[in-house]
Amino acid sequence: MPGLTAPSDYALEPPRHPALQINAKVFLFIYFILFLFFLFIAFFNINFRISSVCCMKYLSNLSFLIEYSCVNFIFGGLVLWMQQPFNAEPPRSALISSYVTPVDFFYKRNHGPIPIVEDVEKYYFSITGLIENPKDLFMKDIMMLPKYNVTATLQCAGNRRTAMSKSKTVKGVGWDVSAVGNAVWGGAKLADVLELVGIPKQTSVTKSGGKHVEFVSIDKCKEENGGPYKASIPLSQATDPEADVLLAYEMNGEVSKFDSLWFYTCLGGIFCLTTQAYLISSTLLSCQKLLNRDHGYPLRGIVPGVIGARSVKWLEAINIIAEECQGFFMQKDYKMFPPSVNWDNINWTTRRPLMDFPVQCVICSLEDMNVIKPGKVKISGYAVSGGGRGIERVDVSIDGGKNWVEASRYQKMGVPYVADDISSDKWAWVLFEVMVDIPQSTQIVAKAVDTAANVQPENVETIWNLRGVLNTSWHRVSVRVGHSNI
Ligand SMILES: Nc1nc2c(c(=O)[nH]1)N[C@H]1C(S)=C(S)[C@@H](COP(=O)(O)O)O[C@H]1N2
Ligand SMILES: [Mo]
Repeated sequence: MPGLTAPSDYALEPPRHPALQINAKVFLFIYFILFLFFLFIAFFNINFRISSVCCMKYLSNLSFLIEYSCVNFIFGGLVLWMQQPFNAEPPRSALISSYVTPVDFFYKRNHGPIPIVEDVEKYYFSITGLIENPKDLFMKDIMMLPKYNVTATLQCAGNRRTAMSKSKTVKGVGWDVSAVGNAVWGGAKLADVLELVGIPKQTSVTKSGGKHVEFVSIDKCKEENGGPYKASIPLSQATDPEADVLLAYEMNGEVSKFDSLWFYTCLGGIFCLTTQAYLISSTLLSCQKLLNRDHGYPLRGIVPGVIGARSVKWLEAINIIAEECQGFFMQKDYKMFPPSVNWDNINWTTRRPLMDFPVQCVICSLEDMNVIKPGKVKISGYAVSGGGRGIERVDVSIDGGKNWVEASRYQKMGVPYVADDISSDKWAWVLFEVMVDIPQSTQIVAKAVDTAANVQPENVETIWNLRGVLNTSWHRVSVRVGHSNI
């Protein structure tokens, strides 16, 4: 297809950040020199264009970058689960360092080699199927539509799979708790895009019987026998402007109000020795945050409140179809079976494809078997629910679930979080924290309640399923209280 191609060979994937390579430390010194160099350029620009909006963007991008480098320095890089396809997640502690997850610390989940954009000017995707006016749309057609910035959490249905496989083996990439991230996605509403081909807002069936919107990518996946990744959502959701389904071309393009930003900026200025030259050059010099290749450049679907698998990256086509998409990832994967189903008796047609994700919450400030000093400890993490439901409560226990205290919840700096209130980001996670006193070794537990009063299941065994999806059981972390000085 013009402008966009899909390699069948992983050797053609983009070079990735050196922090993801094994000997990342070798690059430390080079980073430092480059950092000083770009810092110099940044100040040079700032002095000469002090009044321009662009300068403000430079400034905020700079603090953004320092945050990146600092987070990278303090927490280390992504944890790499698989090189081919590329699957990686950030360390737990990095995840809660900011409300909006920096792109570098956003989990990356792929099923094939990343497509290459050869010429974004030539890139187009087609909208076809059960409609009267099929059309090819270029990036400029999408850019011409009103732009929306939607803060939405993307979570892989396989998040926390490793913990589920401890109960009994499951199949799939082993994720810890960070196959999740919260980003500001910038793009056009799918409802507006579909109007361009004559489908009005709030349509559940087209005149010719179309009821589902299928997103088709271009990447070559082995599960599809070399065919592209695809998934669908109901037409009613796609044409509902309130559902905020986007065709996104930007990720974190708007400068966000990090709660921890200024603290890290100062700290970063002092401590950061590792800085990412490519990030500096791309953000300082271009002043924008287009999607990067790992996350779907040039255009991806974003379906808020729904498992990540339906937010298809690198769009090649959108088809309006009568039945839901028949692709592998809709029909033979990302479904949840009862614990009694095994690989011998599985019948895929008996279950619906997973869509909205259930209420989830995870402690990110502690790893299993951390040794902590006796006394006050801050427990923090994230909580999120699907379908746009807010988080009503997060409970934390320091005695394995017998007694509970309520944690405080927050999203944006200076705006109190009120679940389902218009001041809150309905599709986004909520961070929580609570100070507790831990006198002895124990199990710390967290569970959340969403605004529909859904609660998380207590034990993973009761929701165990052979594909290891939707592990939303109470999150438990065992800590040892010792007197080490670490
Ligand atoms: N084209 C394409 N889209 C895709 C995938 C993929 O492999 N190919 N993976 C899906 C899955 S399972 C998830 S969880 C999210 C991950 O998005 P991210 O890599 O931007 O975090 O993308 C979804 N969209
Ligand atoms: Mo996923």
